[in-house]
Amino acid sequence: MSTSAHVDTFARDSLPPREQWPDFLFDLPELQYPERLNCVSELLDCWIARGDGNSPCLIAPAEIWSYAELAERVNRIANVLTRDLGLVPGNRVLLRAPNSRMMVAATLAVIKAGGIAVATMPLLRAKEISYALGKAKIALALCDHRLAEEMEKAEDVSLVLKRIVTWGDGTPASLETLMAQPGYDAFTACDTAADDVCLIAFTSGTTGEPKGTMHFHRDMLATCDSYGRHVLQANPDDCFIGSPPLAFTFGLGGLVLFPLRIGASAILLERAPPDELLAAIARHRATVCFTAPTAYRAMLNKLGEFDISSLRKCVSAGEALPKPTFEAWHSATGLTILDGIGSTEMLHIFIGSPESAICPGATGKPVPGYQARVVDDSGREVPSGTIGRLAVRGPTGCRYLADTRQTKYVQNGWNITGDTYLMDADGVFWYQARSDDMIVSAGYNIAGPEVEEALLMHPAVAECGVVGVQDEERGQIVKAFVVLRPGYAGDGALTKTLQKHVKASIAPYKYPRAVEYVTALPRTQTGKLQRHELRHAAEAAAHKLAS
Ligand code: 3UK
Repeated sequence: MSTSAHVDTFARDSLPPREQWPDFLFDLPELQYPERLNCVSELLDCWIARGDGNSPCLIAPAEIWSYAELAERVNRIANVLTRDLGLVPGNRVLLRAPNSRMMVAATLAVIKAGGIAVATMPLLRAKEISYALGKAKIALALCDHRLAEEMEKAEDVSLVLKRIVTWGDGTPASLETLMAQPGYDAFTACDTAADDVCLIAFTSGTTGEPKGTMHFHRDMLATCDSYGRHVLQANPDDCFIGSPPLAFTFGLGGLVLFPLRIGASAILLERAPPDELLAAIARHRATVCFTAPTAYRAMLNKLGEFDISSLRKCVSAGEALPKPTFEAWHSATGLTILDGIGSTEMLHIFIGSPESAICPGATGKPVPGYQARVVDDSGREVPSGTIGRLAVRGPTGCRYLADTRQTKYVQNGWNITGDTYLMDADGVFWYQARSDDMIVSAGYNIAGPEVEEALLMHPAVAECGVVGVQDEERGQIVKAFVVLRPGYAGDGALTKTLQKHVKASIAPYKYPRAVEYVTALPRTQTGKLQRHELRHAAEAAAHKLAS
């Protein structure tokens, strides 16, 4: 460990003990980073130094910021943080805003000043915000004024937050007013160590309390130099777009880190439901899109209304990309979606193949710089073709902020993501299910996503979610929740048709014995199906029947 620049040593002191860290691999020449490293110098300031300051950087519906314009905002905010708000290296700063240029500027400013950025999902409530405030001991927040209300409520309960500075409200106390002070346009990056923490990202925490994952300056570059460089292979003329919030590391990578690492541009949309995403792709001639499988399915229905011929790369993550979605998108657009599995712990995608090596329905091969294997419950590697737990290691990895769950995610130096996978004889990784979502019915192991994929091949099915429901006789039975396409009626006859269809496409014992038609499925803000919600719904329905 090189000498930290952190004056406030909270993050360093809260790292897991060294023996609980995953192994880190830096096998590629592009993953050799100097001991002293502030990632903002390499993502932003380097372009100005090279004379590319006028290149377009961040695009919002109304206006474009060049690299130089973003850099100036970053410097001004960094000066406000250090001169007016008393930030010292190592302090955490909470950031709260929809995806926007100011959100990016504020994040990069915190990091450039040696602080630690903690972004929060815009929809979080005071209770959830104050959890983050307490867990990461955050005294300072920068916040879009439209989201200030929950922030102020959180301030009252947290007892640690001392100051909220808002932007966008045009008041004398606003961030913009502070930024406008003379002499604030230049700022020398804090001389941080490559292994100083610069980002704390909270997991969405569908079960239990959210976990704070800690990432170093070098991690921000490592994801670009592994996934970005070898799999995504975008170029400086590319214009990135997408829906994930910047508080979700899928969004931070896809909309900030990857484009800035190569001098490309990104479009930031405050709201990106499928039709607005399509409209923005068309309007700005976007070329690289990051979103979740469910959004690709939703966009398919509206493709005719928009000219998205500018698009050349599409990335899907957050949950598995079913083959029917891959194929429908391919036949409608000619584009092959890049599926990739990533996690908040690993920062970004660690398995996923470039267009030239795509295997439809599979996640792909380990991203260069990463190793992946399938292991049994005792951590031993299993032969190819065998289902087991996914284990990965590479230049990034899990370091929870003061959390005993560290030893669950990291075992024997490998990150155990909680996913069940199969690696075939060619070394391609096939997703099965989240390990704790596997359905066990009459002794058979059944992966919900496989049944979902079969159902999605039927023209009546728009969306579906498959879970196991308690059953006296079989332990669990397979139940499907189905959203139908317009023009189909969810009746007994259709249920029989769908069951027959599944039996004809995968092993018959996997067919859904129960089918319920719903108008929408419960999803997280990051596009993930909330299977536990479906299980609760199924159990509640079973209860009602019984009583
Ligand atoms: C699941 C996938 C199958 C998987 C994420 C890309 O999703 C991200 O992070 P989270 O911490 O969740 C991680 C878990 O989500 N998952 C993600 N992608 C896939 N399952 N196929 C996929 N392609 O269970 C994983 O363990 O919310 C994704 C980049 C950054 C991210 N944070």
